[in-house]
Amino acid sequence: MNVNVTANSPRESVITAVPMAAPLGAEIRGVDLSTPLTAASFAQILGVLHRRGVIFFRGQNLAPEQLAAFSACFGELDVHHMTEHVFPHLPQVRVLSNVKKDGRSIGITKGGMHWHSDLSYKPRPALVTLLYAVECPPQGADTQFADMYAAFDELPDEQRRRLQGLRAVHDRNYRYAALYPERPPLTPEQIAKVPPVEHPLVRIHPATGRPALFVAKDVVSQIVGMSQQESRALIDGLEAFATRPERIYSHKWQAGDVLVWDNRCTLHRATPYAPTHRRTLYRTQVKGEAPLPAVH
Ligand SMILES: O=C(O)CCC(=O)C(=O)O
Ligand SMILES: [Fe+2]
Repeated sequence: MNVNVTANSPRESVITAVPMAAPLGAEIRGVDLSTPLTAASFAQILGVLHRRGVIFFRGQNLAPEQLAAFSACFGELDVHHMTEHVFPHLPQVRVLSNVKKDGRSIGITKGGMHWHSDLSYKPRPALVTLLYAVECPPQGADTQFADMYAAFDELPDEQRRRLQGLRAVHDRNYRYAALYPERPPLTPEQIAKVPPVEHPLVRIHPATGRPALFVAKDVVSQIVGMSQQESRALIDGLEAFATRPERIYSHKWQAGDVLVWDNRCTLHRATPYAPTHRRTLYRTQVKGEAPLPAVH
């Protein structure tokens, strides 16, 4: 439901999309996201997202409310299960930051440095995620994206056929302690709240009809019906194949960027940067549906 779309906003100019030199990613120009979009403009933007998996807009100047309003064009906003570091009056917007105030970090620090698709360990994983850069380091801290359509399409025929019937167990707790050594381990209550979930290993994107691999080695603990050893070899091999350099778009942040990605056909990860630099982003997430299997 596009609640923020109005008719004929006079401030819009011609929208253009510039594809990146990678199988995914496009810059969209000619849009001011601080004002409501027309239905036609939003349809154009959504079309580019569906074709390219990741889109971004430079030079934006948004209050958290304006980021939330644009985000809500893509669907109903989620309030993340980790409710620390959200705006109290606007819990749909979360802060990612390494900046400290009174000895406490003002946002989530060091999140998502492993390849993943947001909330894949939930029955209804995130649909799209948006990040808005308030301040960012001059080098490092790129966000990288892998094209999971290409990862599936470029597998040998025989393997594609075999994978289409398989299901994978996504488990938030599987490597949590190893991924986040600086955080306290998940409590039994937190673990019980987000139990492991099975999803198809190959999912169909409902808007494009295209199959995409849906796997990440630090989140998927097992392939249903396979031994641990066989599962691990397959999962690790698929992630390595999917994240080869030729399938990656690496976003170099500038303050004022708004980046949108589709979790149904991409993986992403954050990359390191010098801790002496400040990095602050606002983040929203749109609720998704249960992944559609390629074979019923
Ligand atoms: O900080 C980043 O670059 C991305 C973090 C992440 O994985 C997310 O916001 O979902
Ligand atoms: Fe993420």
